[in-house]
Amino acid sequence: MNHAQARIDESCCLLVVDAQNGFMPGGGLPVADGDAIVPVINRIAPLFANAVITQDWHPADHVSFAANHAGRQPFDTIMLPYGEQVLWPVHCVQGTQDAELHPDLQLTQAQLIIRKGFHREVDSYSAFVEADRTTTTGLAAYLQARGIRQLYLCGLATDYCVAWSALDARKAGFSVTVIEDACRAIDLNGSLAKAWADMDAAGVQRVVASDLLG
Ligand code: VGL
Ligand code: ZN
Repeated sequence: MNHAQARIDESCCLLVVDAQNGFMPGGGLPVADGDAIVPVINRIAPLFANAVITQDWHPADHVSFAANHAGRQPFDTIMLPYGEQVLWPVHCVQGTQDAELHPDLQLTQAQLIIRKGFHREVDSYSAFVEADRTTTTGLAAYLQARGIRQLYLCGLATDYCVAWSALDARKAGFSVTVIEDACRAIDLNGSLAKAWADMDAAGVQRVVASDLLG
């Protein structure tokens, strides 16, 4: 049943999540095979008149970094006022090479780069709402103001920033499709299976790039 897969038109927007050096092999928080998404994104991007890019954009003293918590290691979890927080290796610090987009990405048509995770005390996996589940990035209002109704998501990581963005996009009323082979996962303690289960339950569609290319 693929007719939900309407043709890509002006009501559609490609959302490229955190395709940054920090999540590529050699980066601060490397995702296995993360750079394999770049040629896939470059093949599908020309189908979209509308594209938005996100950038994880942390201050060096960010609360999500294990290095900022004495005695803690990367991938430990702690409780913060808004709930459980995974502690990550230092990644995507504002203004560093690690935070730059992968240099081979061809997304010159992208109209907006939205940065997230810049509040020291709050993480933001989602491109829409920060981890306190209250502070908005403004992205939903931007997309609505531009008449966007359907989002196609790709990027890193499937089970964190892509999944949280997809779920929040559904909550904001968008039709959401994840382009599976244009994503890679961290997969920490079953996070990838949980992310797909949550996305399926929320009505997120799943395709591969060749479905769009025809
Ligand atoms: C991400 C963990 C921490 C992501 C960002 O882009 O999925 N994951 N910061
Ligand atoms: Zn981050």
